[in-house]
Amino acid sequence: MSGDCDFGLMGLAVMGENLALNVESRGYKVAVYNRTTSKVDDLIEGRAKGKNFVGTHTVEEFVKSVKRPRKLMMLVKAGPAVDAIIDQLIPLCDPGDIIIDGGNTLYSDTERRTKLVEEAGLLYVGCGVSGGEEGALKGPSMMPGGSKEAWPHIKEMFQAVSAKVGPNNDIPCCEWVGPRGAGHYVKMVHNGIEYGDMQLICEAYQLLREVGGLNNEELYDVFAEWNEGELQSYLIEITRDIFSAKDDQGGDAFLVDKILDVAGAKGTGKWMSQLALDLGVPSTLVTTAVFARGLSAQKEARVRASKTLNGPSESMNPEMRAAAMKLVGDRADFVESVRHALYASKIVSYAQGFVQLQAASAEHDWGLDYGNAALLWRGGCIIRAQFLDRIKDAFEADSNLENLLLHPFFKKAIEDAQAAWRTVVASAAILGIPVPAFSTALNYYDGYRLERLPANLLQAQRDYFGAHTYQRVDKDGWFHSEWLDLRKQPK
Ligand code: 2AM
Repeated sequence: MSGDCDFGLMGLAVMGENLALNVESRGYKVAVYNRTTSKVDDLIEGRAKGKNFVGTHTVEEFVKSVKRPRKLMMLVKAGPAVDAIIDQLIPLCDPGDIIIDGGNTLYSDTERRTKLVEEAGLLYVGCGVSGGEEGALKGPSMMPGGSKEAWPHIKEMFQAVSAKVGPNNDIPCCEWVGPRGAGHYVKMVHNGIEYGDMQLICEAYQLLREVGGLNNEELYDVFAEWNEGELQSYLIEITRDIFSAKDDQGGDAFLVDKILDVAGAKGTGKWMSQLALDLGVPSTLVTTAVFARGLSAQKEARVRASKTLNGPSESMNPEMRAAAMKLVGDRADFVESVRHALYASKIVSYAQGFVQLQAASAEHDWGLDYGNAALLWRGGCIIRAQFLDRIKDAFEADSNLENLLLHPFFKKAIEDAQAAWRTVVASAAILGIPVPAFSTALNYYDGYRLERLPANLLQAQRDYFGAHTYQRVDKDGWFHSEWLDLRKQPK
């Protein structure tokens, strides 16, 4: 038996509820279910009142109310809950039905679940959904992967629901990403890039405040101006707005100044960092951003250390400080330098994200289309920015582009920004302002562009103490040397 709903959505927390309303608003009839069934009633009696919804109170009733082949989407807490629900759904579904996980799931779980669900004669989709509460309601970025046969069945609905971009606002930010866990992997990299973007913006904030002496009103103006140029993005826009918000607990202070400097994290940045380590690719921006959040969370230790550990005080090295202040220049110059540093670092961050995607795609045989991934992030999601059009163009022109930094547009952008970027990192170091993301981005750039790194010495050390062998610059093969015999003999 099956009902007449076009779509079923399970899990009515904020994202699920908003996505259900979004799907219904595009002309679909939607069945909803939630483990705590009072949430179903609240929705049906509240925001969904008078709309084309069917509220259900058991998983069986939920499944039965949807047309075959069923499209059943879960938006529940990632992890064991998803496995438990799949186990409940499989016996209730019919062959060809589609189970979709829209949560922030670790890609390897989606790899495993795709196989399991396909073996049961059903189809499985792991779909990254980004855009927060508002995106889910009005148009998120959607990154579906899994059983390819499911795509023709869900394409029209998902593309209707997703964000749209382009001059006519008709290009959906939803395309098929690839097999098994590919969609969730792309979503994870999106989140990792988001970590990098946010950390970079925070470093710009600290520099502008501590070195430039800008107050919140001035910061608002700077971010407003930045949002008109090449940095234009959702995150710059909301940062601008944050600087204008007054404390909602009363008083005339700005809310941002009342917020404790301890960062939270839900884990997708950590996953991306861990997977970068597994793949051996240097995704240093996300990793640095994760560590920066970790250091911020050690608030009590930092408070203690701040009373003991010295930075570069005025008296310590006045010449050096004067030189740094000269580098900083006047306030307008400094703001412009920080903008350049932010833009160049952001390019490096995205370059690293795509290198990781390339490595993961090769390892898992996903055949990812990188231009497509950039397009999916163009609208709806947290990292949405005009800049992504350039990335899409770069990969469309050359699908095998080894690194975004090599593309003429980005090469030129870094060339234009590089002097200011170096000035900012150098002066921050002299003045004792931590800029871990700005500097790791610069270090990656310098490391990547150098033909010769000191790893020859490293290989010598490894061979000396562990006979790990090394390669030579002038001959093929692997070599080991008897370093104890070769060294200068102690007198
Ligand atoms: P709840 O309202 O009954 O807690 C986000 O936590 C969403 O995931 C909520 O809708 C929550 O349902 C749901 N969820 C969490 N764990 C679940 C589980 N084991 N089974 C079903 N739904 C679950």
